[in-house]
Amino acid sequence: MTPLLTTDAIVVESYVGPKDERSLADDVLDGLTRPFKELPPKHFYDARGAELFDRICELPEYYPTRAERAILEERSADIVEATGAAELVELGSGTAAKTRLLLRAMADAGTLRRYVPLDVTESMVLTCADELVDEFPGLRVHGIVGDFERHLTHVPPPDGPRIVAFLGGTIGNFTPGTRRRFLRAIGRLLRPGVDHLLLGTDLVKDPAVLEAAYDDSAGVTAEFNRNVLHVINRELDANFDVGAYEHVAFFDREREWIEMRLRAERRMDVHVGKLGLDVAFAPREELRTEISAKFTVKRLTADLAASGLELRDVLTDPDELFALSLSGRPAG
Ligand code: AVJ
Repeated sequence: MTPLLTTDAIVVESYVGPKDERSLADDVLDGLTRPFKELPPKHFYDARGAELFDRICELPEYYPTRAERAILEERSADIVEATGAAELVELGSGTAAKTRLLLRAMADAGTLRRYVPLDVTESMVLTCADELVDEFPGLRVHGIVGDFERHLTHVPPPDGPRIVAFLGGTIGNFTPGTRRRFLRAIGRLLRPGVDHLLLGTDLVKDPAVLEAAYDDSAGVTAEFNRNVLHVINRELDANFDVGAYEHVAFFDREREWIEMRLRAERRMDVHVGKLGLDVAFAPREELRTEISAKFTVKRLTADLAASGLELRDVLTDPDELFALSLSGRPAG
């Protein structure tokens, strides 16, 4: 571990290399040599990918960000009252835009002590730590630069009643078995009967609404999807003809998830220099780049229960597009 920064109010620790190139190499080698090609969505987010995602959040078709924000605007005070939270741990904290609403409510209730952001992007953790200690006098920040799939164990022991927030619907990126394993790992950060998980989940709805959110008319999501090929070209010295892959997004009604793919428009022979790897795409062959699971309250309850967590409350927006749930480990 490298301590990046230590002041009176701020500690930031890093558990990743500057680019964490190795996990990309492993994922590309593994994912592109499978019979059904696949890449994990975390590699979308280089600087350009993060910017494209910010633009997605502004799109008229992409409702999750606005719906989740509306819930937090309406209910943050209730969440703080129900949990008595003094500490907020946030997984995938990014710019902490929505989190400020929760921190504000904790400050107003007089309980706010510490914020623990965990994000892979070092600059995000450092910048938001600086901004937040200015914005909230007396707040301490313990930042962790890391991957929430690998570095949860580096979250420090609780300092008062804790909320672990995993917002945005990112839990939807996990396949069902991995999702439950991850929820169980989050559970280990919670003390039975004391601490809470605040989980953002997108809800099952009209497939036309869902599909429009992942295939917007301005083509921003298509660019975001293809960006993963730019990342591989740059980081692993590959030669994907990025423009020759078509964006595909559909709602799988049986599995209740959105699936994004990239479809090769013709036969393609790709060389990945740093891996010494040759990959062939047949005409129209598809590469799965993301799943984004959508939830019913019933399935959410079942997933939480299977992970040792008990659902306490479900908060939704007026149109019931998105849900924030509070859960915890049962006392005793
Ligand atoms: C950041 C994973 C919540 O699944 O909606 C947005 C990513 N992909 N548009 C989502 C995404 C395409 C987003 N998450």
